[in-house]
Amino acid sequence: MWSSRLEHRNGPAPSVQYHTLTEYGREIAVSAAAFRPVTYKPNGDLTRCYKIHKEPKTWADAYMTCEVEKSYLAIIDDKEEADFIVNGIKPLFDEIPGNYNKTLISVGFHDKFKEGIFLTVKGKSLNTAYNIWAAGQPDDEFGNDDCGAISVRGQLHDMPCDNQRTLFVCERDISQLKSSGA
Ligand SMILES: [Ca+2]
Ligand SMILES: [Ca+2]
Repeated sequence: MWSSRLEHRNGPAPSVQYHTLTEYGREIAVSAAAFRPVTYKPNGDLTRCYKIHKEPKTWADAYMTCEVEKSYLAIIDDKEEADFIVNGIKPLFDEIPGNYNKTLISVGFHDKFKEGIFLTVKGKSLNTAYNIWAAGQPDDEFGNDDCGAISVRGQLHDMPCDNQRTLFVCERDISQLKSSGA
């Protein structure tokens, strides 16, 4: 939690709770001007916001990074959302150098609790979300693929949680803004 609190301490932290989108927009405009750019951007129907993270991390670290920001590793509900995330990340592979997985993007599902039972990071069955697997996936390779990713082709993979870094996207429901203040 420290980093998000720290950011707030560093700037004129909004002390109010958000009640409407208009108020939210006003607060963001003020805070962006004061200490950092807006990083969470709304989707088309304004129900959710997303933040693309440009520093590659393991799934486990990506998960924690989103938690710290009071959001969650993106849960893909449908093809439209899959396209949105893949198309948002894809151009960054050329832009961001380094040794990380440039074909997968960590997303919010896993089978850490029971092998082969995939859940979203909100605890729902993956069957309730977008569940188009790539051919041969999930394969639990080396008995170690317990975390979720989507390929640049828009298909799901299981992959290791701790030893492969990817770019990732945090997601936040707009309704969360009312209580998070972040
Ligand atoms: Ca597994
Ligand atoms: Ca796999």
